[in-house]
Amino acid sequence: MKIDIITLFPGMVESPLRESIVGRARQRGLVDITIHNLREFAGGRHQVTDEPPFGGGGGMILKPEPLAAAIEDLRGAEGRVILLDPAGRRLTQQVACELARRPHLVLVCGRYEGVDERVRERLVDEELSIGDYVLTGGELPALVVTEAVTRLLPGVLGHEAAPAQDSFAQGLLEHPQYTRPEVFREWTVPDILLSGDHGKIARWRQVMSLARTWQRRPDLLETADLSPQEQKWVDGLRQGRPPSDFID
Ligand code: 9D3
Repeated sequence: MKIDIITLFPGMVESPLRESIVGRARQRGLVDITIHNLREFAGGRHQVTDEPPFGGGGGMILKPEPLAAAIEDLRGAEGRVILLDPAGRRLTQQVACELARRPHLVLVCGRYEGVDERVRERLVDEELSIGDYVLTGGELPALVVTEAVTRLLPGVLGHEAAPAQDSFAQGLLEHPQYTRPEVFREWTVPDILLSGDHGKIARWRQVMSLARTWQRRPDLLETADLSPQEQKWVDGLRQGRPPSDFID
């Protein structure tokens, strides 16, 4: 997969994309990510990229020519042009899965009060938001999209963390996790996890995952893909039974 990122602040996105899973995926040639400075697509001696809005009002708008030049230079035959914008469709795991199937994404980071509407209407295929809070531009959202998509690409994650195992892929929250030491400040680890009984451990994790989802994100249970057994446990939790009722 190829991802092009168009931004006025390349420094904001460069170093996070050199680290961790995404950095390794790039080094291994599993994803080809290029960051483009919008200013380099602006003509004139001063390379102006923004102007005040027609009709007045505060702030600045990204002007159309540099954005058009960048998009048209980069889109190619198969590029999907995505504007990061607070008015866009909300990014979810399902949207990330859809994007991961495309060969080429062009991510356009908005800035200031937005982009000229003609670019949005004519040159952008899709608009994405990462949630209902106000940021100062599309750079952090572009990083979020890039990471969410890259980790789904074939070969990027090791076997131990296959994306199909993700709680969100299954539609549930994760069960609690513990590691060494067994006792920390007299706080102990659940006995069952130290028992070596892998059947019991799997069942404990399944029940705890359902219980946590019921407690914190009951909305997820509406759409989760539950087995008949899991559905029975959820019915029990809804009736006020504690998770321990289903464990031994
Ligand atoms: C001051 C202008 N705002 C009026 C309420 C609109 C606005 C425009 C541009 C607010 C924020 C921004 C900058 N944000 C993004 O470009 C952005 C974003 C976000 O702020 N939140 C969640 N997802 C995204 S994707 C792009």
